[in-house]
Amino acid sequence: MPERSFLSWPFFEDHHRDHAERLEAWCKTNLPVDHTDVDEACKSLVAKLGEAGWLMPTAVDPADPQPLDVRTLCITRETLARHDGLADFAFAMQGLGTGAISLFGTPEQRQWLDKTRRGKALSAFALSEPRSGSDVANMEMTATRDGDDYVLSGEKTWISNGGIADVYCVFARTGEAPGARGISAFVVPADTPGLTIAERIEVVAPHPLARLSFDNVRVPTSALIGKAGDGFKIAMSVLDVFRSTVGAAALGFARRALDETVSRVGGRQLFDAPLFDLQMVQGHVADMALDVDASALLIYRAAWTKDSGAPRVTREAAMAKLYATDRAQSVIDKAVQLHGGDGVRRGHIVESLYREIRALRIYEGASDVQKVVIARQVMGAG
Ligand code: COS
Repeated sequence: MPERSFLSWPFFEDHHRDHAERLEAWCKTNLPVDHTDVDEACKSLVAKLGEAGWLMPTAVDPADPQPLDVRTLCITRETLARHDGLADFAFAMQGLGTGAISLFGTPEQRQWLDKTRRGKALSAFALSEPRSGSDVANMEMTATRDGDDYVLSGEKTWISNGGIADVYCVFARTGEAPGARGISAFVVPADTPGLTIAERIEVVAPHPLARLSFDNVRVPTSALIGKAGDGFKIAMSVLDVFRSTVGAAALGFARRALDETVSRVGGRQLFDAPLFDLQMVQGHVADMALDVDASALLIYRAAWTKDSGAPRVTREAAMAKLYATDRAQSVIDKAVQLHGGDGVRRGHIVESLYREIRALRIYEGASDVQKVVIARQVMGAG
């Protein structure tokens, strides 16, 4: 039985606790799914999650746009990740891909949200480029104004849901000013002529990922999200919301690793006694539990702060993401060690957690970038 005492922390309201319990019950009967074909698995997960209503928190309701509830996003990611990494991925991308529309979109652009929240369309966030991942302000892709249109040219890479998304939120240089102040955000439907999948990218924990090519992709000015030149701030605002949720996914993986370890060390005999009788093992279990609880505190602090109306949670979100992903890696590594050969046996849950966790220290702002962000915030320079 997973540890649930954190749900009584004052960060939560009753509807969060109810959401967590109902989702847990749903996960037990519906997850994990077969991952053999990740594209099909993701599409069916989005349909399934949408049908059951779990995607509603990923984006605002176009008819009544209220702020996103970051605690619900975090609880959902944590719970899904504990049961199936791909289910967490499918959920998370519906939010990240539409985040800019939720926060800054027009009523017309928000019509996409009716579909993505019901699992009827998949979305993707297209920010990174071959020569600008961490250094967003250095992006090269251009969007040139041509009458009532913008024409997009360039490449995006490491795009999650690339190849299966129905709609992309794309960032490109519009040139109002150099650097960060000359970038804009656009809604680009996947079937827009000139937008192609240049490469599918395979990674250690498989999920749909691609490099996209934009060859004179023409979109109307109504595709512009927010104001021209505000794209960098829009991207950062979206990341402020979703970075804590990456920490929450890592927390879900770590909790699962801890649960598996508790069963393992309690049940396995070594030197005529349970493995747990060894003090060295007790030390590992204590470190793991401490890492899990400390991560949860940082994550739900960030989520609660945002939900309480803070305009920016850059520092809190960066701390939560940095700490929780880093510590989850350590928790899972210990779980592998305590499982012995089974820990690296292909198909074992602990082996898959070991592969799943690694990318979370890289995507949506690498750990090193989070340190830059935190330090600048501490110095009052961010
Ligand atoms: N919310 C709102 N505005 C923000 C912001 C935030 N979280 N962070 C920065 N800004 C604003 C700044 O206030 C500044 O505004 P002014 O021009 O009005 O002063 C502007 O944006 C530029 O900010 P800054 O000077 O900090 O830009 P940098 O290029 O130095 O930013 C970092 C550097 C590393 C912080 C940024 O590029 C970053 O977060 N990189 C990681 C990106 C990432 O996560 N990539 C993964 C892709 S998604 S899978």
